[in-house]
Amino acid sequence: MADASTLKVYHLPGAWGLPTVSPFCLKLDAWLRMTGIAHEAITASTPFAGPKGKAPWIELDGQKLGDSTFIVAHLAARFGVDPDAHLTPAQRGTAVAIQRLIDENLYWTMVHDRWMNEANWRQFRDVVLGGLSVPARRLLGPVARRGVKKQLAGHGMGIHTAAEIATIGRRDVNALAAILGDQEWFFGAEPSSTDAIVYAQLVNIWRAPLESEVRRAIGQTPNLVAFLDRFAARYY
Ligand SMILES: N[C@@H](CCC(=O)N[C@@H](CS)C(=O)NCC(=O)O)C(=O)O
Repeated sequence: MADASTLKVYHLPGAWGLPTVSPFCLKLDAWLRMTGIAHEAITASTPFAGPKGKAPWIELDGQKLGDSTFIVAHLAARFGVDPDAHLTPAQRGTAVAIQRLIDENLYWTMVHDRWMNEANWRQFRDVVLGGLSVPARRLLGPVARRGVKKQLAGHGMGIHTAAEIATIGRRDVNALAAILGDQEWFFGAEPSSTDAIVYAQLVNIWRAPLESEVRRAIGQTPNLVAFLDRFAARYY
């Protein structure tokens, strides 16, 4: 029987063999698998019930908490786990830089490719709004799309052309491939939170049957493709 000390994790719907098509939700899911923390995963149709209006969010000890990074820090302290314990201070610095590259930049190239490319949008709208009835999807789809267009412009990614966004995304993918090199995990022989972050974002581009230059770029980096397979084999 669930009580307040049961960790409840709310994430957006899944597709393409992934439990969720949100990289932030998948990051948390992957981190929870890595740490083995028991939890109840709940699919939410929209992110609006989250304390910050975004997914993922959790409920624990009678409180709601939003933002994947704050959630991970909270759970690490609450359950006394640290998959990054083996990192040096310099590696911890690099981990933050990789996270920013992914969460604050590469993510937005994916948002552009999913939501603003007409052919991709026609497929993706039924995935991202898949938890809603078909009439609700038809009604909310254009509204949500207008909102995302504003977010893209506000972030700055949306003011670039599709070709420029492809260049930006390619550069991020190639940087990640260069950092990984021929290592098994981003910081050597043992996995860390960074691997969960990289996996969650890249697999969401790689497994989606949507056209994009960034997806092509991933396909051109065999070490990243092998990394995605390695991560999935170990944790999924
Ligand atoms: N910084 C947040 C970002 C979360 C986020 O942007 N989630 C997206 C789904 S991938 C969302 O809920 N977007 C809804 C919106 O912005 O309205 C985190 O790390 O959790």
